[in-house]
Amino acid sequence: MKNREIAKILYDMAELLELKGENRFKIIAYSKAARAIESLKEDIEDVWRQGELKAIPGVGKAIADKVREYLETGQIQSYQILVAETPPGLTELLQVQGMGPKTVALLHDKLGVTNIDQLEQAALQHRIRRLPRMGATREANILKSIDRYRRRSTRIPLYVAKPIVDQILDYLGQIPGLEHITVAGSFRRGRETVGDIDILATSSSPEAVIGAFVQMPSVEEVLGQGPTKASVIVKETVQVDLRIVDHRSYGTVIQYFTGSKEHNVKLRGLALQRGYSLSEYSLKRVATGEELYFDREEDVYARLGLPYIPPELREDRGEIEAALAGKLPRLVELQDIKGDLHVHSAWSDGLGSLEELASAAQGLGYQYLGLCDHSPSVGIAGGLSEERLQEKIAAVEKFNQGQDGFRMLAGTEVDIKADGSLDYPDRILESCDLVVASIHMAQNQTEREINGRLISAIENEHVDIIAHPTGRLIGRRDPYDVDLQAVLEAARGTGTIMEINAHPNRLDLDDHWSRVAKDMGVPVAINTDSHAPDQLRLMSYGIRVARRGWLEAGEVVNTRPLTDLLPLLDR
Ligand code: DGT
Ligand code: CA
Ligand code: CA
Ligand code: ZN
Repeated sequence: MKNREIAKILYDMAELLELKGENRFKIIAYSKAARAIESLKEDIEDVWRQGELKAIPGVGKAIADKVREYLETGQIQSYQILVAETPPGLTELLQVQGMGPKTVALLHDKLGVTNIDQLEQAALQHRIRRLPRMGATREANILKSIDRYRRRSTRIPLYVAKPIVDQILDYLGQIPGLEHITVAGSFRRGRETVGDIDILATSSSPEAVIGAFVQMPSVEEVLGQGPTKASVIVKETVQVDLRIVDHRSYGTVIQYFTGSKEHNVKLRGLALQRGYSLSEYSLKRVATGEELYFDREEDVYARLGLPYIPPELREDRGEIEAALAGKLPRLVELQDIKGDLHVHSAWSDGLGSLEELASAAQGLGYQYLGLCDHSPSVGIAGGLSEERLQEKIAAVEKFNQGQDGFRMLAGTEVDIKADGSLDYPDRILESCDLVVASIHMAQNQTEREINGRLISAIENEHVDIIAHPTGRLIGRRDPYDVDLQAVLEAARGTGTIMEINAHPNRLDLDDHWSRVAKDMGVPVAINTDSHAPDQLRLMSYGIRVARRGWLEAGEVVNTRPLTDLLPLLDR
């Protein structure tokens, strides 16, 4: 299917148009269409052959023509022109934290900056501070961001690894002789990024499985290959290790290669206290040399006198002590979730009507959905004027009249402005069922300013949830300067809910801060921030974070049925 390719080009076009300073409706149109095509279930080529391109939401005539051009000729001329017109380093500049399209365009126009080296020179020579809206602080911040960008990690975000893992498991699952297969390592522990992917399998014919593995079409390089193991590179930078192991040791092997290393070190220490030497092959009684084999991981823990420890907890953050004391949490699961409290719709920059979103939500077994479109100052995201928000609230009310057992909550994602005020007056917020507040603008303020903004939002009685509390984008943008401890303390005082944003680029709160929130008794919601109905499925990424943060279902507000949730939103 060419859906992803085409979506990628349309996203690129939106970015390039933004760099060019094109009008925002045009930019929104491209990103909306990109999102629609990305989440399209049918093959876009089939849709085109049936003459139905324009039936895709967000795809008008101009974009349909470009899609057709791509399918017919393999390229889009206006895209080629845009690319040719844009100096190549300019798009890379967007990857530097704090460099949005407006800033990049400004630096390009005024100082002729077209790449990172030139940006650094301009900052070092203090040419940036003299430009409008810049100043010495921003100039210094740019230098810091360049440094961070150059040191950025080569770890792969979990959502990039996920489809690779799924595809490999699927592929190897069809090789004759393969018996069991599982993914281990940081992927299984649900870390937000993984260094490499570790796959374990048992097979009656290891060499055939290894042979098939190194010949997978996606393999770009074979780093090493032996009779029972191999390492390959896929997708340019992603290393995948496969080990074929003895079935009788499968349990200890999975335990060992799931890690973390720190968890394993502590577990081996405990094993020694109990008179065993634990390795990937077996548990050996030190006194007699007798070896015990386990093909199930649970049995390894059980033999050491421990309950099963879920992989997400295995970071040596107190899980072995808790297990010994019988105090492991009963971690929240995807099936516990009863609704999503931060979802965008076609009322602003999302795709999907109320009906489409509700039907996707009900397909997941949800009882409610919090419809939170942007507020006016987030113009690029189609933020709603007060009048439009009122219209939306009325539309939601009408929609709910036809519902049985499902409720759409009329909400907003109100922007916390640079001065700490909210982007709608209180009387408007009061008329919403649900108010999610978040920071989008002026993210390079000082810690004091950012904290002041978040805390004044928390102290507004109409605000129910603080969304993506640190603003970080994994691998792309660091958190803004924020003292989360102080923010969480304020939230505990008011009972304001903190979000774990499940969007795989954000995962914010992260696992560490989720655990802090739990320990402080701050309520947490896991929300997808979906911009299309099928993105509701991203919930599973947020669940991983919550589990790594030791959260139980009772500590996550959107595991509550609607009737128990509503009083919480009506503080
Ligand atoms: P990553 O790939 O950097 O995201 O992290 P992991 O945890 O997947 O680490 P990786 O791929 O180096 O190794 C997979 C697992 O194998 C690791 O979690 C625990 C185990 N392991 C690897 N090296 C050692 C070691 O030196 N000692 C112990 N105890 N376990 C190890
Ligand atoms: Ca790994
Ligand atoms: Ca590895
Ligand atoms: Zn949002």
